[in-house]
Amino acid sequence: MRINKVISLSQFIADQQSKFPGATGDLSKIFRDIKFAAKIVNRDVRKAGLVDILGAHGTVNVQGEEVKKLDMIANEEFKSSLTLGGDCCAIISEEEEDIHHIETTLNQDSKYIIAMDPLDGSSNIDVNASIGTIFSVYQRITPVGGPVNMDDVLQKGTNQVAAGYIIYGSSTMIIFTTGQGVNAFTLDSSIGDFLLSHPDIQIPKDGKIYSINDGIYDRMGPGVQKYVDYCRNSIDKETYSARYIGSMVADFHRNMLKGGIFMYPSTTDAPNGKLRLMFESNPMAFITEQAGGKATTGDGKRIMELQPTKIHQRNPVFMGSPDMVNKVESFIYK
Ligand code: P6P
Repeated sequence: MRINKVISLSQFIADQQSKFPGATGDLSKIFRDIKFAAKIVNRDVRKAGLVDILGAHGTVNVQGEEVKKLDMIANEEFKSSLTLGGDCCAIISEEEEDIHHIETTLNQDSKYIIAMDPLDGSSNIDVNASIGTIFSVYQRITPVGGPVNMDDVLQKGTNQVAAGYIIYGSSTMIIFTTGQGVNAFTLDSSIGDFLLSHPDIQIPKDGKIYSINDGIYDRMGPGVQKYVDYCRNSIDKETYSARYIGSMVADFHRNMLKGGIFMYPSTTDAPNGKLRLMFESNPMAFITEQAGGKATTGDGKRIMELQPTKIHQRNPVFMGSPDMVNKVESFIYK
């Protein structure tokens, strides 16, 4: 009788930890806390249409964007789970203006810092399109036990210890890397656990899907416009397909599995683009590179090499199949 070894997220993390003799288990506990909050947010997202938690929260976040109630709920859920877990000393969040210090006795000697977008793509909540949580894990730079400061939270993406996203789509999945490749786990609600469904994901070297908001075409740089024209008018072996739903996690996930490029360039009205370095670009860049892809600002510069100077800073984003990123850069350089 063949036994299909189904590997749970907890088992996978434990196996990974055993490969590092010096590991303390603290990072494994961070994943435990993220997994718990992900299940709670998944429950709330799935019932959004039933309970009056839809619609504007009535406030705008630091980005000047209308905040949906689920954004705030997700933000609180992840903060609560990471605080109770005791292994996170500070959080920066798209929904928080400044550093959220966690100074409980349980957490003050912890070394990990989380950067998160608790519910990205939330404008899609009311139309039942896929949305997601995006997170990065960093080790603090200043001494454990002391106050966390900006040096601890404004670290380059190359310092990420781990990064991942949860996609609340037709199924709920956690996709993450700790620098040892990219693996995806799908929630089996019947047992309440995430099971390994996509081991060692590799993004195809080339692809035919390009993802960009066509509505900003007139405000893009000429090089990006030329690339979009190239894709629209492609007559080589296969035509390109434009796929974009305005939820980074959903667009990114599709392109990583099928091959493609996700672009959010600088525009005349937003010279640094729209996406946030700490909460969207860096974690997705880490995953992209670990899956064999490329993630740059369109001028050959790796996103993860950018030195952050502000918590909510933005940067142009070109990430996905390496041949496609090289192609758009060849138009930008022309
Ligand atoms: P636009 C969602 O607000 C988000 O931050 C990303 O998830 C998404 O890729 C992007 O903005 C969509 O922006 O301007 O195309 O609506």
